[in-house]
Amino acid sequence: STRTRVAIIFGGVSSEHDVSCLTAGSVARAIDPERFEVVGIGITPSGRWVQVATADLLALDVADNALPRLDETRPDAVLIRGDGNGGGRIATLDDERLAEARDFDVAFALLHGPFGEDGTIQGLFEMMGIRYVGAGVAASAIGMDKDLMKHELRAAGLAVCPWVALDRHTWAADRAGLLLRMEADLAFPVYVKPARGGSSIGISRAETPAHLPAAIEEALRYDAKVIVEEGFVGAREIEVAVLDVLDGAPRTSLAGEIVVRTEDAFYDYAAKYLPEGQVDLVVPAPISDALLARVQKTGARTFRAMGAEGLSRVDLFVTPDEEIYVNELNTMPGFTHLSMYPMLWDASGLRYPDLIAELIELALTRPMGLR
Ligand code: G1L
Repeated sequence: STRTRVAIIFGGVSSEHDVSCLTAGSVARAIDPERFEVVGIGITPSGRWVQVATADLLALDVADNALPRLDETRPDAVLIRGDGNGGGRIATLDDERLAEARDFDVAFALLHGPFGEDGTIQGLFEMMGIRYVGAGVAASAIGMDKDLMKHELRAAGLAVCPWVALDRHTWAADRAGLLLRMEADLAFPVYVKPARGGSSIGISRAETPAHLPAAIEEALRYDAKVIVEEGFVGAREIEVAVLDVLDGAPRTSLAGEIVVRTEDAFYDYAAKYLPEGQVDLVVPAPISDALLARVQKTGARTFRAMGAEGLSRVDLFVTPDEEIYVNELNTMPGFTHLSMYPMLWDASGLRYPDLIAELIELALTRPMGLR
């Protein structure tokens, strides 16, 4: 057939294995079957690459209030390689014979965290000559590191919240000096975060400098690098979806707003993925046309400043006097049909299946090797 074969790569050795599986099912069910054929490539929680039948891929969904996971029963994939034409092949062995092989034209990797969202799988595709959806190696890696990202955004002239970064070496060598600097440079409360956490695990809020050491020790359990950043009291959290174009300014969606319902909660892991979470996603955000235009312009500038490709969700803080600060850019945003990024495009007139098709089209039309 002439359908484009899309390898959906999902699961992974990650705290977000289950979310990745849920997202893979969501994408597989939504993708236009007239134009695309899906090829499932799973990475089990222990890190084995396996073939996943289309029926199994389509079945990945919430069941009995639990997120889906990949079990370890499938045989290892023994071959994954580029086909010299921008596509690839995955195969398994059976009694030393090639049992099953699936060819594909483009890779769509739904992976989060240190093994997939940080530029590693993008590098694997580059080396194999396989086309893939989304940002390249450098933008993925820098987007994963909140400290490097802030440096890059600030260098591009974008406003970012004040922050201090530390790692376990500097923390061990000069804890007192770092604490003094944080007290002098940051307005409290501050947020303490693992610098490269894909999710909100290990994040805590320090109301006063006295809360810092425990919060930093906690974050250091999840990453050897930590950032401490100002949380703007009274600022609104506004997000905008950015979608690439081959040449020119990227497209931007209507804005969304994260509204925290309870006093104490912030947008944490549970709040993001569980139905009884304490945040509301408000789409579209109730903001003026003038502010929306500035939000969209900042989103597009952030996207280009980071050298992102394909898509990104840009998260902003808007202060009461309508100053805009970039909180972060996410090159691999939540991507089920109920996630903020697809919802923002839906509200802007681009349906989920068309968004998926658009991203694949961008991956297929981008010149190879030019990142
Ligand atoms: F491939 C894309 F389009 F770039 C892409 C990749 C990954 C979009 C969105 C995501 N998102 C995720 O992988 C996840 C946040 C669902 C991780 Cl589990």
